[in-house]
Amino acid sequence: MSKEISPLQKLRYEYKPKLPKALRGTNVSVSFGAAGTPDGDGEKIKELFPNTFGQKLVTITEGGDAVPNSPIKVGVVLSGGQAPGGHNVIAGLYDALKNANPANKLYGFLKGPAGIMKGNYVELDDEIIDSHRNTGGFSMIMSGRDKITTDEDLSNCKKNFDALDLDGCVIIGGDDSNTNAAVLAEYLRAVGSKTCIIGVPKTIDGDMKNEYIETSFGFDTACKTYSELIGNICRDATSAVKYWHFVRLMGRAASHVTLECGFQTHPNITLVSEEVSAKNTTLGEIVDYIVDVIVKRAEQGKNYGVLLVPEGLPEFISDIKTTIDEISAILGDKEKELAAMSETAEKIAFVSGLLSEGGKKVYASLPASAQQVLLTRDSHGNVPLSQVETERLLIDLVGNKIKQLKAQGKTNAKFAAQNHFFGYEGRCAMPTNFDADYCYSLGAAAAVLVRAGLTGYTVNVLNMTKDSDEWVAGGVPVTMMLCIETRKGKDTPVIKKALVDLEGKPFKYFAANRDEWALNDCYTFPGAIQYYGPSEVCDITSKTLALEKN
Ligand code: FBP
Repeated sequence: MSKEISPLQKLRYEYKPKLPKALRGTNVSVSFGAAGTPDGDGEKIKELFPNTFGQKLVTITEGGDAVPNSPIKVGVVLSGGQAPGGHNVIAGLYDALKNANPANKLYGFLKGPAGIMKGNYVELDDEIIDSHRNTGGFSMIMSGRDKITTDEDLSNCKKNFDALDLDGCVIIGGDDSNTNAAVLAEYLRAVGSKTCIIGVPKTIDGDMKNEYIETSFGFDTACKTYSELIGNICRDATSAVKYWHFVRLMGRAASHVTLECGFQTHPNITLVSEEVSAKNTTLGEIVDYIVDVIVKRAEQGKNYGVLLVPEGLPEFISDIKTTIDEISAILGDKEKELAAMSETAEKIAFVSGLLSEGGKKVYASLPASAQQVLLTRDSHGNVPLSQVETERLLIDLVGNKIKQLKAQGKTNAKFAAQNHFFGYEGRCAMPTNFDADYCYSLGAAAAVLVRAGLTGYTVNVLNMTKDSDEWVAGGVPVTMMLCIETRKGKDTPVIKKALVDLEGKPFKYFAANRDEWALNDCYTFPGAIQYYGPSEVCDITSKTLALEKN
C-alpha cells in the first residue's frame, strides 16, 4: 500500500533550498580568521580543552585552494528537542557529500547520542533523503537526550566511529549538545582519532546565538507556528469578548520565543523572564502587574485579553530561582538517598526538610505538581520546565486577587480565563523557507568543514537578513563559545545561553510599545506560514533577527 502524502508535502519534497553562493559548487575552500578565545573563563577552558582550544574562525569561499575530495565517510546525529529544519541539515550534508564525490557515505545514528554510543545507525540513501526533504520533525533518524559524559561513553563513541572508519560526525543539537561535541572532539584529538566532530546550532528556543551564530534553526518556524495560533486567539478574544487567554510558550530558559510571538501578534501582556530577573520581581508583583492591566481594560469595558508567558519564567523569579538552586545542590549531594526513595511525596518532604527557611516557604507555596517537577533534572541537569503549568498558576493567583479587589469594591472586572500551552505543536512544523534554506546551507557547510579535516567547530551562516547570495557560511570553534557554569553543584563547561538582552534592539522595541498594546486592541494576525507567493510573505526572517540586524 503506498503511503498517502498531502499535496503540500509533495510540493515541498521538490522545493530547492537556496544556498550561499560559495556553497553552490563543489570547488570550495576554507579561509582562516582570528584565533578564537572565550570572553571569560579562558584559562579554565584551555585546561579542559588543550587540543582544541585557540582554533581559528573559518569562512567557506568559492574556488581557491579547494578542500580535499578523496572519498570520506561521515556520521550524523540529531540531539535534543525537535526543531523544524533538522531533515534539511541532513539533506544538505548528504547532497554536498555526494556532489563532492559520489563514493562518499553518510550514516545516520539512531535516537540521538545513544545511537553513537551503542553503534546503532543506518546508511542514508537517496530514498530516505528524498522522502524527508523540507519536512518537519526528526523522524528520519529520531532524536534523544542522552549525554556523552563518562570515559566509557567517549571510548564507546570512538569504538563505533572506528568500526565505521568515520572521517567525521556531525552533531545537530543545542547549546548542551554542541558542548558535548566539543568534549568529544577534544577526546578524539587526544587519543589520535581521525574522526572530526562538527556541531550544528539547533533549538527552537533561539538561545544559541552570539556574534557568530545569528540564530539557531527552528526558531523561525516554531515562532511563526505559535504566532498563527496566537493571532487566531486574539481574534477569538475580540469576537467572544468574555475571556482572558493565558498562553504559555515553550523555551526552556530564554524568552526569545515569547518575545518574537509578541512582535508578531501584539498581545496585551507579554512577560519577559529576563526583565523579571533583572528587576528582582517577585511572583506577587507579577500578579499585581497583570491585575492592573485587567482592571484598566475592564474600566474601558474590555473584559478580555491575551497574555503570553514564557515557559522558563519560574526559574527567573528571584525567590523561586533561589529555591531551584538550593534544590539542585541537594539533588547533587543526596543523589543516593533520593534514589533509594520510591515515593514522590517522600522525596518532596526530604528535600523540603533540607531547604533554607526561605526556600521551604517558597517550595510549600507551589502546587504539588510543580514541586515534583522541580525535583526532576534531564541528562544535562536542566529542570523540565515544560511540565510546570505556570499559566494555570497565574490564572489562579490573578483570579484570587481580582476577587479580593471586587470584595473591597475596587473593581467590577469580570475575569474568566482560558489556558493554553504551545510547545510541542511547533517543534515539528514544516520548516519555513527561511529554516529550510538555512538548514540546507548548514548541512552543506558542515560537509565542507569535515572535508577540510576540521574538528571542534560549530557550523555557521552569517548575513541572513540579506539575500542568500550574500550569506556567508563557515565555522566557529566551540571552545570560543564556552564558559563555566555550576551544574548539579559542579563546575561544568557549557555554551553561554543567549538570554534576551534588555539593552538590545528587540527588547527596546517591545518596551516602547507594550503600554499601548496593553490597553488598546493592537492585535496583528500573521496567519499561517506561507511557502509560495511573494517573497515579502514567504522569505521573511523572524522580527527578532530583523530588529537585531537593523
Ligand atoms: P532543545 O534545547 O534540546 O532544543 O529543546 C528545547 C525544548 O523544546 C524546550 O523549549 C523545552 O523546554 C524542552 O525542549 C522540552 O523537552 P522535551 O522534548 O524533553 O519534552
